[in-house]
Amino acid sequence: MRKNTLKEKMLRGECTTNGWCAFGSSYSAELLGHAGFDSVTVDMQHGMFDFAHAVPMLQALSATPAVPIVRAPWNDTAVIMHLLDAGAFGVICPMINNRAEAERLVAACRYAPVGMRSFGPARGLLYGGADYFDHANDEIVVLAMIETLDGIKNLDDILATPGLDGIYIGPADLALVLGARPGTDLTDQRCIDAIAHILARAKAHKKFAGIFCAGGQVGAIRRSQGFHMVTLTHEGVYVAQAAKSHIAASLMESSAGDIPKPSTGY
Ligand code: 3PY
Ligand code: MG
Repeated sequence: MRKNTLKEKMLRGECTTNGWCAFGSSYSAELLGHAGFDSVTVDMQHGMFDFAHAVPMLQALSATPAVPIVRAPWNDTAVIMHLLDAGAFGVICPMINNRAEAERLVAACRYAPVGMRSFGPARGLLYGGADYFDHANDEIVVLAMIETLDGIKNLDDILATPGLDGIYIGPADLALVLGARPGTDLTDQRCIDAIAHILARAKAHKKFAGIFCAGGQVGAIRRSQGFHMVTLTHEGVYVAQAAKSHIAASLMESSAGDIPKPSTGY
């Protein structure tokens, strides 16, 4: 089976960068896949698309160096199994509150005897290879999102779940349940403390810790804190920011002497 280079890098203790698809476009997913991320996540929770769009996005990502992973819309066994069959090499699952929910997530992602994943890996076989079944339980990365009060309360139980590779922090939802505002994860002491606690417990359990970041600068901070996976905001932000910066550049005073070096021109 094709190696999960995302998992390999995290196992080496390196921090990985993760891109985040919001649009439901295979072309855009392909662009992100070639941008240099270690992995790209097809976000089925807050992304503006459904399963029928997710499949061509995973196909597009398969032709890039980035590992194709998904954020499930919910801890829904049928949906998670379907996304894995569609070729996802990792699952991030929102709002895991306790051990039972973590076990349910793992069971959907692992074949027996570890879990109860049903066999029918249509694209898993194409992308992963003919020996997919033999290695899928080891290669597929499973991350439980910690972003609720119960998730924090039951963190050690969740982290001890057999077959779970790690946790992934959703700082916006975490801020809400802590009484703060989304986007205050670097400034509100309640958020700072909760994130430090979750990271420390994940490390104590020798599990991966990932986190959604508002951009590259926050990603650098999270990397220096010891996270294994930093998501560098999402596709909608990439497009809006790039458009604004091109508009701003076009309005600057310029002369023929400032002509930039040639690019691909497109
Ligand atoms: C959160 O910040 O709550 C997330 O789920 C990231 O998308
Ligand atoms: Mg969230």
